[in-house]
Amino acid sequence: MQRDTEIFNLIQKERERQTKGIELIASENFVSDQVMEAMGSVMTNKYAEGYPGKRYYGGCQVVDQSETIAIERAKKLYGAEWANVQPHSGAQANMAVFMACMKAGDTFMGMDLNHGGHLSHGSPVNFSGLMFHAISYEVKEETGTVDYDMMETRAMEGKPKIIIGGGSAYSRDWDWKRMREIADKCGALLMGDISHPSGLIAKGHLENAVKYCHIVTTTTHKTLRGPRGGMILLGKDFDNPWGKTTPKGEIKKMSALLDSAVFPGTQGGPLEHVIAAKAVALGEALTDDYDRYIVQVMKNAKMMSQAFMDKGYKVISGGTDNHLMLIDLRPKFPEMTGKEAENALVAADITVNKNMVPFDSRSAFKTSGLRVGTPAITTRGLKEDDMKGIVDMIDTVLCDPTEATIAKIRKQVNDMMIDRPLFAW
Ligand code: DSN
Repeated sequence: MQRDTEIFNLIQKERERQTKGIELIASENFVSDQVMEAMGSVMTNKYAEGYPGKRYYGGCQVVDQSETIAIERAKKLYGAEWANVQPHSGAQANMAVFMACMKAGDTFMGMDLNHGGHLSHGSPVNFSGLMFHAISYEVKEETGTVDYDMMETRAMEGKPKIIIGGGSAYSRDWDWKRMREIADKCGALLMGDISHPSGLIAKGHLENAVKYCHIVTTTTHKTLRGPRGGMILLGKDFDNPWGKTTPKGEIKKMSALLDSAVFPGTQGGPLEHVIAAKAVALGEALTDDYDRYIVQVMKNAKMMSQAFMDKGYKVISGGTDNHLMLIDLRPKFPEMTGKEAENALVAADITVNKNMVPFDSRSAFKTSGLRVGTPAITTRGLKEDDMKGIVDMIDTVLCDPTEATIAKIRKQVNDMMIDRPLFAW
């Protein structure tokens, strides 16, 4: 067969782009050689609808073993009682939880997207907001931290069936204990979407949502550094407080509901090549090497947020507990939108994403903020000492986004990254 040079040339270009740039998108990372190898393996050829030992197709004896290994490693890593590793993404994992625990039109509560929440936590353009009635909580303007009192008041008024903790642009640890108290008080299930800080939680550097939440969902490709995908976990103390759709206190029945909500409820055949890669990434995450990596991610984020503040930038909440920070550009550059800042930095091979900041005066297409994270650059081997230099380069571009300055910084970025290969091969 003729090689598809049209596509493989583009793959090579993307590899070069990733290699020579500074990647600061907080939800991205670089997988290991063996995670990549598992994803590009013959496991992609196999249909395996169902679950290990209960499939609708023959020939599943091998993928049964790799999926079981992925499940066991996920349980061990997070201290969970049960795991489903089939969701194709975090949004799919969240959809399965909604399908298992609510009926269309039921009320649930999540963090407002403009305050750091996620699309699938109730945005009106997403299934979560289209099929269910979403109410939300926000952060406090003075502190930039979650307003748990608001969460409690709105939960008591709105009586949601599910309260979701977690988001995609929140730099502080979550008070899972307080949220569980609120959920218990208003009769809701507590769901933790830990997609962003998943690796930090797995290694015990942030409070473990699995200890407090009825149900936890996560992606596998952010701080966890696995293939793109999702998972659902159940902790030890599963207890259903409203007991109509799901039977009270029975993890077995809840896990069966969740399994059915993933397949056949919302997905067909599982991606067994991705599940094999999830197993590899989970195995890596169980090691001390990965713990050292996560510690470095957190050190780098702290150092970087301090460097931004030293340069006069407003970092929402005054810093970070995790791997990311949210920068409000308005105090330093009142006229510059997040979109303009993102474009100028991307031209200099520094990749960030524009982001709404809490109480933003601009739309989601323009925004007043940038979200910056350290998981990917830490995988490339950058340490605390490199963070100030990166912030200096960002600041130089934003202070003078001319072609000449951008070209000068792009050269510095490329010189810094070019000798740090993505893979051994
Ligand atoms: N789009 C992801 C993020 O960047 O946080 C969440 O799905």
